[in-house]
Amino acid sequence: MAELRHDWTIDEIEALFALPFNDLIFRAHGIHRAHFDPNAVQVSTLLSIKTGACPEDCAYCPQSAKYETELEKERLLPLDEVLEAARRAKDNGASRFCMGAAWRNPTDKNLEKVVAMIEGVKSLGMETCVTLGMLEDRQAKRLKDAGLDYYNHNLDTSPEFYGNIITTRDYQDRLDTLEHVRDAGIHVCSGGILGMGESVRDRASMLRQLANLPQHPESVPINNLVQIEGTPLAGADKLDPFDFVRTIAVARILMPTSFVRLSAGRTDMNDEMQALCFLAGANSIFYGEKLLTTDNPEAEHDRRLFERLGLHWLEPQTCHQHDDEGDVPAQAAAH
Ligand code: SAM
Ligand code: DTB
Ligand code: SF4
Repeated sequence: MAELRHDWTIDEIEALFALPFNDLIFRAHGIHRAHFDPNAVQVSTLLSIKTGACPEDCAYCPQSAKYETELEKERLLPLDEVLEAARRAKDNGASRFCMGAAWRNPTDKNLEKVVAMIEGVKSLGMETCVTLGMLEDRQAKRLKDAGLDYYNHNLDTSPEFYGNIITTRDYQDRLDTLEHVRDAGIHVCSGGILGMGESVRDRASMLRQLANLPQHPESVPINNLVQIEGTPLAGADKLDPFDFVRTIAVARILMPTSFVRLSAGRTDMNDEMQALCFLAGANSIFYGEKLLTTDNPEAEHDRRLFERLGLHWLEPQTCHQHDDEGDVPAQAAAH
């Protein structure tokens, strides 16, 4: 297996974006096939465990307290409600349960409540993921001890464009949290959002940040901006769907053994576009009618789409992949 690279330049990545579409997709798909079963998709279900009233000013986010959106705020959900939702997700076939909180960072008291949720979801036999904002080193270790499998913390965009989107924290804060998560031995889930007015060079620069981390994130969510009335990004120019597919393909080329998630924004995509994303190397989705606060495609629609494309879902134990420089993932080895 080719060695994984961590020394990409922005120019090299921009050159990938500039390839003719067919050449780019062909190359990405070949890499995808070499490392994964191309017809297997990892499926996660999301739950917002604490909704709205977030002190941060992320220009895309319905949950920021700085913007007037129609969102109903909710306090941290009680444990039994969370476990009930996890059980439903498991019954519907999800292998991973992801819990998101609209916090800048968790307090130690709240972290203990989340620890109980992680332990409860693990005991159902599901993989766990949480996204709680910035973490201290010791908080990441506490989550690892609780059995957490994945921590989601997105870089969202390039370092150059970041200040246009968020002013209440900086890029280095995000990188520091990713380092704490990695050091604690938790799998890293980190990606970004497209369609916020960024340039192709920004997309290249964001992917470079992810690919040049000391170890590639195991999971790389690529979100298409869900435009929310009341946020500064409502009314932003919509992305050309082919540019979204191109970004998936480039992520696949740069991070050959990572799961690339076709993440938020699927309700705005037709089935043909999603099929192109799977062809380009996406092999993970959020499944279930809701993301955190916004809509996701109906479960029945996704089941039908999988059927039409001959895709199948990955079981939880096969979703952990590679030790960065190394092993063929279980699901690829089987094929
Ligand atoms: N507060 C934590 C944080 O920001 O890390 C966790 C929750 S936050 C909602 C998780 C991620 O959701 C963000 O990093 C962003 O990438 C994504 N997200 C939020 N609003 C979105 C939107 N309108 N469209 C697409 N992605 C969005
Ligand atoms: C990620 O990259 N996308 C998910 C998850 N990580 C937490 C969140 C998408 C949120 C979309 C807007 C909403 O539903 O509130
Ligand atoms: Fe808060 Fe996360 Fe939304 Fe930013 S993305 S406003 S940190 S919930």
